[in-house]
Amino acid sequence: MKTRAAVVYEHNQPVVVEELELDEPRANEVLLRTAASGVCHSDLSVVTGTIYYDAAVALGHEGAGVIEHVGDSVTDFHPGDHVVLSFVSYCGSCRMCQMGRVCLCESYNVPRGLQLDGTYRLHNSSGDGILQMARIATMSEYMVVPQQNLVKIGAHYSLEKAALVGCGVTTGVGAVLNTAKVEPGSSVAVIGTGGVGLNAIQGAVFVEAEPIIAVDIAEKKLNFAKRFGATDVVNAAENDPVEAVHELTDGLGVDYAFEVIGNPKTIVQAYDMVRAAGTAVIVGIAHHQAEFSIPAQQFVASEKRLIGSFYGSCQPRVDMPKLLRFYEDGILKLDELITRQYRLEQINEAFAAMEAGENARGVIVFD
Ligand code: PAD
Ligand code: ZN
Ligand code: ZN
Repeated sequence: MKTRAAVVYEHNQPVVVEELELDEPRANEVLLRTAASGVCHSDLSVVTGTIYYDAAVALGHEGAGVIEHVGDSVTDFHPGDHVVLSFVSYCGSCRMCQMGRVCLCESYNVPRGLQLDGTYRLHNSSGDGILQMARIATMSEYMVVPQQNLVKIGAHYSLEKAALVGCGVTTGVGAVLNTAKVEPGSSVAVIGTGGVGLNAIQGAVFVEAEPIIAVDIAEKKLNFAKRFGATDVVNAAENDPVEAVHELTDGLGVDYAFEVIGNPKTIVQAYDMVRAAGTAVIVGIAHHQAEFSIPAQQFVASEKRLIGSFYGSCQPRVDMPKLLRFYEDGILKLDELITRQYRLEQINEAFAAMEAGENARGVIVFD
């Protein structure tokens, strides 16, 4: 069948929206009609090559949709089911899955962007295979994905709102609750208050952290941050954020700092703004060849902790329905995250808005 999708052929060039051929789902795979796809900075990072795919790739990893039909051996999902897409495939039985760390599943040694059997489902008009970002490619009208990447949700949820739970919400809230396990009343700083960082702020609000200090270089983002619960804001374009955070915490530094940009400089800032024995959590995904350095002796003497957080250390089928219930109960903001809707054809416009710091989250909606 045919599907229109957003494809990256060359780094730092406009994304091409084109019609592709989509194969039927094979065993353990599902065909979905996409309802919505959030525009996450990780998508832009595929365009720039910060997150590296070695061939043409269809974008999108934050989405929700409805199942059209299922391949052989799929028993848990049925046509008509509403689902959020997980951007990791996990087996459930390897060592990391058994430890409950499903986002770190060790089972699938398939090259990035191919289905679990090592083949393509998308092909362009020249007959070339097109990779799927995160094996899903939510910026496509239809998707064939492994059933391991699906999270069933109630049909009463807006799929546009649910799409955001597929990455930004789960990653940001999960970094606070699952990865760092921030204790109630802790002091928290969040550097980078875009679509993911705003959700780290929501996580900090859940654990009644105080202060919750938002750091960004865009005034508009700092205004969003206040709306999401930041108690203090620091414009890093005007002030040194490390000094500002120390000033706001009586010279101590914060208990937890979250870096949600993916920049070695701000990663070191996160480390520098935590108190002795505090924790810096790195959520932002830096260029695949980037490195950062911290003073080795002081690292030991300060007993600081520095940890990565991938997908909010979540368990998609447990955490995503829970986050949607929080939304239903009025304690998680999703409506306020969506600043602008786009058509698939406007994807380059959506990325330009992201680079200009205009949106909390932009969302591509499909018919
Ligand atoms: P975004 O573009 O919506 O937000 C990034 C924010 O950082 C913007 O508000 C910028 O203004 C701000 N910013 C940029 N430079 C600076 C600076 N020097 N100092 C302060 N603020 C700055 O992106 P996003 O929220 O979609 O994604 C943020 C990062 O998180 C990005 O690296 C993305 O790839 C990563 C990510 N990680 C995971 C994961 O599993 N760890 C999942 C999803 C996204
Ligand atoms: Zn993302
Ligand atoms: Zn596994």
